[in-house]
Amino acid sequence: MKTSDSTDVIQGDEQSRDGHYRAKQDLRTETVASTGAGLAAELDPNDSTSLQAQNPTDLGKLRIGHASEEAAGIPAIWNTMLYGIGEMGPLRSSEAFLKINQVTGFDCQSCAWPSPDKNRKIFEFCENGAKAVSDESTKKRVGLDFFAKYSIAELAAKSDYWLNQQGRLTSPMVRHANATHYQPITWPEAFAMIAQELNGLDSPNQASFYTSGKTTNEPAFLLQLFARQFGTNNLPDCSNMCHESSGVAMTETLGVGKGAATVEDMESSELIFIFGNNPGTNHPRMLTSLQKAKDHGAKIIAVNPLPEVSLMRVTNPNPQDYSNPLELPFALLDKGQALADLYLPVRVNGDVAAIKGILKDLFERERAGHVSAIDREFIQTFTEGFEALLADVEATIWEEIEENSGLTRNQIRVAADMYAASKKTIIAWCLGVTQQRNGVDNVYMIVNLLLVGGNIGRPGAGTVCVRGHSNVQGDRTMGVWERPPKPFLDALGKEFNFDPPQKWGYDTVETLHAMFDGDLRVFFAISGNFLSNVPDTVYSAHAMQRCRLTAHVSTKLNRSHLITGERALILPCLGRTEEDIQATGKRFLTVEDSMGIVDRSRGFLPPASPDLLSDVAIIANLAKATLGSRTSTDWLAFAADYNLIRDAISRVIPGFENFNARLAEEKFFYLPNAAKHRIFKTSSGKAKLSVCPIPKHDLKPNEFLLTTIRSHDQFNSTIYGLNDRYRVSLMAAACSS
Ligand SMILES: Nc1nc2c(c(=O)[nH]1)N[C@H]1C(S)=C(S)[C@@H](COP(=O)(O)OP(=O)(O)OC[C@H]3O[C@@H](n4cnc5c(=O)[nH]c(N)nc54)[C@H](O)[C@@H]3O)O[C@H]1N2
Ligand SMILES: Nc1nc2c(c(=O)[nH]1)N[C@H]1C(S)=C(S)[C@@H](COP(=O)(O)OP(=O)(O)OC[C@H]3O[C@@H](n4cnc5c(=O)[nH]c(N)nc54)[C@H](O)[C@@H]3O)O[C@H]1N2
Ligand SMILES: [Mo]
Repeated sequence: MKTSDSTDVIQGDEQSRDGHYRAKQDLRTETVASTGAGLAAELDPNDSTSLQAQNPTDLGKLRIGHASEEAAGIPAIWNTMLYGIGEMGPLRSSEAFLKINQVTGFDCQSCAWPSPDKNRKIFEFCENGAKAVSDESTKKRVGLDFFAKYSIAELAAKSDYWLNQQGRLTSPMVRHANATHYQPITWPEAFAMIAQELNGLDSPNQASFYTSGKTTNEPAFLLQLFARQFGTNNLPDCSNMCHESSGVAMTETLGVGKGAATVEDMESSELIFIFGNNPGTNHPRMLTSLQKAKDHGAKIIAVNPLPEVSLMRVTNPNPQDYSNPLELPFALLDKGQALADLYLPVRVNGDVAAIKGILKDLFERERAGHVSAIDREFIQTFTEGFEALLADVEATIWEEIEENSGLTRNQIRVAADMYAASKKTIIAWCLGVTQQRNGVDNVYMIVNLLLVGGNIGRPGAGTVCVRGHSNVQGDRTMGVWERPPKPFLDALGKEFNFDPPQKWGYDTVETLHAMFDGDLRVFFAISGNFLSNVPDTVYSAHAMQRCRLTAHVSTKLNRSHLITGERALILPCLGRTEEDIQATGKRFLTVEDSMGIVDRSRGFLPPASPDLLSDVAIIANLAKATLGSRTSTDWLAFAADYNLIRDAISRVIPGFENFNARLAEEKFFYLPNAAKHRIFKTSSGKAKLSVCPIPKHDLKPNEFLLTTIRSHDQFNSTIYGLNDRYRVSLMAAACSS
């Protein structure tokens, strides 16, 4: 079987990488392919069990039921309440739900969809946001007795679902070399252990510091500062596995690696394409924006191999849409509204061909003198590469487009009709587009389609890069990046009086290769579940086991705590919902959403255990223990007062000037986005149109092209439940056809 989802090549920017990298990667792939079974056997006997997906006794029988015919509405609210009450009890859940995404509350940790600028409702969250909050605020605890009772091998044999269900981590724990169980350790001992390992390395580049997009701005800024003062740019993050291709493609073509359209643009748009995104599960609050756009007359085109329920039909999407409780009984009768005006059942990885088809149709219309929406004046003034794009599209024959997109000429014509009729077009996209071997090309083609119609820098139009983790965009802005731009390093060095390393660091996949080769000895992660989320689990497990120390700052137990280096640490931290009290009083943190809005997040629940530290406190103490007299930064002052971190950010990162003052005055603010004003900070100063080949998949009769999707009761590696009420029968249908 072949798969189009090749997470190990999503960097996209390989031309600029060391030429040996590709060869090295091929070698590794071959090694794993040829010795995969051998590697699994080489792991501890328990590890091979632990790498198998699930323990059947935890899962019960696989059942195929009926999928909902419409998304959201009352079933979503019902599920929200059930999950919340189950994990937190009625009082705690109602208190928590009322604080989600409020100006005085905390930022929902589920996805990066923005909260409205104005008129936030009493309920400003969705079903899956509520699950994320309940999952973190659960009353269940993993205490010292738990780790005494279960050996690491026993825990590794449990399913991911079971691990997550055990509750919140409460105390720092250590696995000593060859130990069968985790044992308690004090915080100072844990910091000293990591510091000792780090300082014993031959080179700082033998350590890697991973961040997941749950991490908020202030700890992200401190982590990259610590790594760079220590001497390395080895700062992989979950973005390497997610929207890296979007960032690369948009930076090269538009000069800014972030989407430019806002929620207001969406709501005033005339046409919205949604490529490779299932908002009903992954960004349910996006459905509210889509529905408002429809109410204002926008048309929607869904481009997806699966007719995802939420793209086809929704009832009032989220709790906030029922501001009057009297509406609820009527909602029960509501069969929902069709969301997509056109559904394009594109083949897996057929997006380049599909967009070429739409472009070809538009160019043909223009030549025939019909309305086409091709904006020659914009193209002439603001872009380069049009002639090459036109020639490529004209040279591509319809048969090739139809075969590779899986769409008929007529389906493409209807999409082109809709594009031609719209003066304000938005394209939103997510992983169906980015997590492909040619993810960068897919995003180039999306940009092409927008640019030819002048749909960049126009109200109601533009790019909506639907980010995943709630602060994945912010972490990059804060400098968590293995390839930092020079101006950023210069500003950081000037602010903190040191010489940051200039050599690019390891991304996620390079981190794994370096571990495997024995070139990387210490792995430190702030949030996330590295092992379960990286590609090629057997190879990656083997790689991680070659580290001298693996340390994870976490809220919940996961597989990365169980497949470890020679020594391992679990460092339990505060979650978003929890009150963060430091020496200077109650502290708040900030996040940046998908649309570049910087907002505050302030927890309020009592911490799950008195032994938890904040992410900021953990990094600050670790930096102090490791760097000693090699740093002139007052790390503990940062831990005591997060305003000081924001002051430093305001001097280092453009767009954050007067950070604290603006938060106090404006509550939240937009970061600048030059592309929105038709200023393209590319190498030529113009927006770039690109020529992209149609990927070919030469499948033999028994071969299938696979792709990845999330289920409704999952958050990446966190399994909330074992149901997917939106998909089961569709999946069954897909499997049987
Ligand atoms: N509840 C919940 N919310 C989440 C997450 C979660 O796991 N659970 N994860 C968060 C994160 S980190 C992310 S990145 C986002 C992910 O958000 P999504 O990208 O919506 O997540 P997926 O479920 O992976 O959806 C991929 C979609 O692409 C479609 N697709 C697959 N292949 C192709 C293709 O070749 N072309 C096209 N056009 N479509 C294709 C699939 O059918 C599916 O609808 O969600 C975030 N929000
Ligand atoms: N198998 C699989 N692989 C994937 C994906 C997938 O869905 N499935 N998704 C891909 C994508 S798009 C992405 S973005 C990456 C995601 O990769 P990651 O971001 O590394 O993974 P998550 O599974 O979201 O991380 C879950 C863990 O984060 C910790 N955590 C949760 N909240 C907090 C918090 O507030 N603070 C701290 N310190 N820790 C916290 C918990 O311990 C939890 O077990 O994975 C990619 N790879
Ligand atoms: Mo993601």
